[in-house]
Amino acid sequence: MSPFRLTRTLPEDATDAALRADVLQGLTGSPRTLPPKWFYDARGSELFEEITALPEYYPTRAEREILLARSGEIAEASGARTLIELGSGSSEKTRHLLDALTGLHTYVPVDVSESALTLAGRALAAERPGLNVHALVDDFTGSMTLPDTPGPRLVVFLGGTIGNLLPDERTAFLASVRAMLAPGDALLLGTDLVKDEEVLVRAYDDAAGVTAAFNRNVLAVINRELGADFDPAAFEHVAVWDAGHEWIEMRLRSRERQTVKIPALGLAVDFAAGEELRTEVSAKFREERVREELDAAGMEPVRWWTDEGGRFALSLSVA
Ligand code: AVJ
Repeated sequence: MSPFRLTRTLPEDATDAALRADVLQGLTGSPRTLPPKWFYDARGSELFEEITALPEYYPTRAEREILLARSGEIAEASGARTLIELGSGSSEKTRHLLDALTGLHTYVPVDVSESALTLAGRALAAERPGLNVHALVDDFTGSMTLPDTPGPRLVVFLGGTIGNLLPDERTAFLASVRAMLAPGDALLLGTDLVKDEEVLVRAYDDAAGVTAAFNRNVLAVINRELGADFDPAAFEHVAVWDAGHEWIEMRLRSRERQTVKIPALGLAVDFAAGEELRTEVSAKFREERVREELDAAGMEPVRWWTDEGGRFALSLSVA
């Protein structure tokens, strides 16, 4: 049994304060928006796990294919002694990397969910004698304090989650990652790629309706946390491809004119019939754009791998 430590940087009440601020700002603005990070309560995380197994949702399988094929190369190129995973969740895909990184000293999973970190972190520490697991409860979109562990460091951000950030948020995020790295440290980034519109839209609007349930779940989160009275069934799930921005948008479209009360914020929100609330942006990338953005953040892209189908990419860049 290896050492397992957990450090909480994020204050216990930060999540609640952030949710209130986001809901207030997002539902009083025009157009109405909610940040996608609020999808992931226990039910939302369960629904997302279901999404990753859907026939239409290819990114998880495509990324796993790359990790399976390339973990050895990634390990060799990075020589990492510390592996930091942002938004680690269940740490499932990371196992291939952990197997390949033979000289690894410490694994640092970072997530806002303490329960996910404890579950995954303890299991890993038990399975891998000699590996230190130091979990961080933190919001990786802010600046983070990392434990003092040996370099080189490899930061990994998988799943294509960087696509959830808007362009200026992405710039700030890459700059904050760059700031955590010393010369010779590296970033492994997963990005979903631009492809046929039909394939993209189906991935976010599956036949079984799992993504629709995932989308509506954010309303249940606001009902529970802020005492709101959203009727999730009164909103239709919408997934559209925005060709100008090259991103998928998920929206919830009000089926009728309705007023929703959010007592914790002293707020009543009117929705017109057909009015849409944007709940997620999921940007899709081209190699050139990924390179440019990494370069602008002061990172040097050194490797680019895709799955056989060319649907998803992992890139490795060095500080
Ligand atoms: C977890 C952010 C990578 O954008 O594809 C899945 C979330 N949303 N289906 C994505 C999601 C709808 C997913 N990420």
